Amino acid sequence: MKLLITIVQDQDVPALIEALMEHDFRATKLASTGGFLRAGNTTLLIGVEDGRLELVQNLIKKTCKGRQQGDSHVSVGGATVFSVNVERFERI
Ligand code: 2BA
Repeated sequence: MKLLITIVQDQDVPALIEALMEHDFRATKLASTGGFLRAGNTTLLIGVEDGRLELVQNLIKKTCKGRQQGDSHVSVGGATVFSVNVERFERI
């Protein structure tokens, strides 16, 4: 199992969560702030079985778009994804 720590722009969150739920993925949504722009973004924690990784990566690619942020002309996203091995997963 992997934990995908997935940082996305707030505008893309509804479509991504809907796509994840449609495919029975579980996710936790955290409000976060980018260190560089100091603007709000969203971090999703998504626990994924290894066999379903490609599907979730495709859903992220499909729903998260790169954009210029405000007046800064800095390009942000689609998504920043950290993939971490999960040593143990329990639902108690
Ligand atoms: P921010 O830190 O607010 O960064 C927003 C965008 O600003 C980045 O988009 C990148 O295009 C640019 N940027 C960031 N740091 C920069 C720097 N030192 N010099 C020049 N340009 C810089 P993304 O790369 O798509 O990142 C979007 C958000 O993902 C980031 O928001 C941050 O919240 C997170 N992120 C990206 N890389 C990360 C990392 N290595 N570790 C932790 N969080 C990361």
